[in-house]
Amino acid sequence: MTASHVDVSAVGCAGSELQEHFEATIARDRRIEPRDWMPDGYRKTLIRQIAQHAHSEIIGMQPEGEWITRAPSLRRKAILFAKVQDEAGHGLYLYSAAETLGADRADLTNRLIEGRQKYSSIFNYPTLSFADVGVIGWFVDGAAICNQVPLCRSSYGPYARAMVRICKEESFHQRQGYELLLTMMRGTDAQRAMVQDAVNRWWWPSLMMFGPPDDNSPNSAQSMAWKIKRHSNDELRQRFVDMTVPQAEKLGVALPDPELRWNAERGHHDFGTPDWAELTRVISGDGPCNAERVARRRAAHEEGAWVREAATAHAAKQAARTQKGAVA
Ligand code: FAQ
Repeated sequence: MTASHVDVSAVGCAGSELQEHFEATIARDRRIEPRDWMPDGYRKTLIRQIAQHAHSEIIGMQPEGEWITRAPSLRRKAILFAKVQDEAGHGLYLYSAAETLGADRADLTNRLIEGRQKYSSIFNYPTLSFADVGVIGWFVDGAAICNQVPLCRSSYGPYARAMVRICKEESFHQRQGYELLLTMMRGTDAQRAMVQDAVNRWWWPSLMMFGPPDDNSPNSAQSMAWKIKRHSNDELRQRFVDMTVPQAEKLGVALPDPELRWNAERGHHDFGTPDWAELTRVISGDGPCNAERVARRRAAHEEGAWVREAATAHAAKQAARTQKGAVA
């Protein structure tokens, strides 16, 4: 039993006092740490969100990873390699954060490969050209930054601290994507057309990354009351649109939304409605690449069994050696 699973009756402290302490900590904008008592719902919500987030980083390596062998130069290959490796690191920090809540990493992986736990809808779309690599950096990492910078102030300490480093790296990823696109836009007509085509395909799925609209987001109210989420799905989506429109103008591409225009009264851009039926379909496993993504993750896990066995055997050997040394 970890400190965070304290049995209230065993410590002789009234459950309501623990609850009050938890609520006061949240109200004062202080962090909840793994050793602290927390309501079961808070723990479950965090494990759900952090696990989905970790799975997204790991599955998110696939769409861009497919282009490592086909990158057009050694420089682009090295950049892409490093970027995809960063995403693996993000997944690992996040699985570690989930473990501080008592989750078991092997169990989380099984839930992913058995289709029992979600990952971001965005990674179920195909990468058809090298321009997609640039657009993923610009849009997907850009959306990730909008969504994740506020998570650096999330009420759960290990999650918030993991997000600080992740956001620094995502910012770098976004710039590399935008720089790649600027280079392509200075190239040939065919390259410019590739960029525009990629923008057309990724725009709406990127808006869907922020989740369903607020009036259909069952988890938002409680997650915001617990200060796990700091802003609603629609607020962050709006922030992303406002941030991206001037970048698109500078790049010289058109965003594929006839309803997109500046609204001086609101001080924000108005924009069209994403196809929410499509988001529901993709989330429930019926997107263009869901089956392929999960099958590939499952195969990688199975092919890696020998590495896990070897590492476990090595750790046991080391522990036995240390114990023997201590006795001698
Ligand atoms: N895709 O009530 P809400 C990245 C689910 S990382 C799939 O609004 P919530 C880095 C939701 O889980 C991208 N499922 O839920 C990178 C819930 O399902 P459940 C991942 C979605 O949690 C870049 C149900 O719908 N980022 O990009 C989606 O309050 C490039 C109802 O929704 C994160 O995970 C979706 N788009 O808000 C890597 C950030 N939207 O569990 C590689 C952390 C909603 O009740 C390359 N997560 N759902 O069955 C969050 O901020 C939140 O969890 C939201 C959803 C905003 C995603």
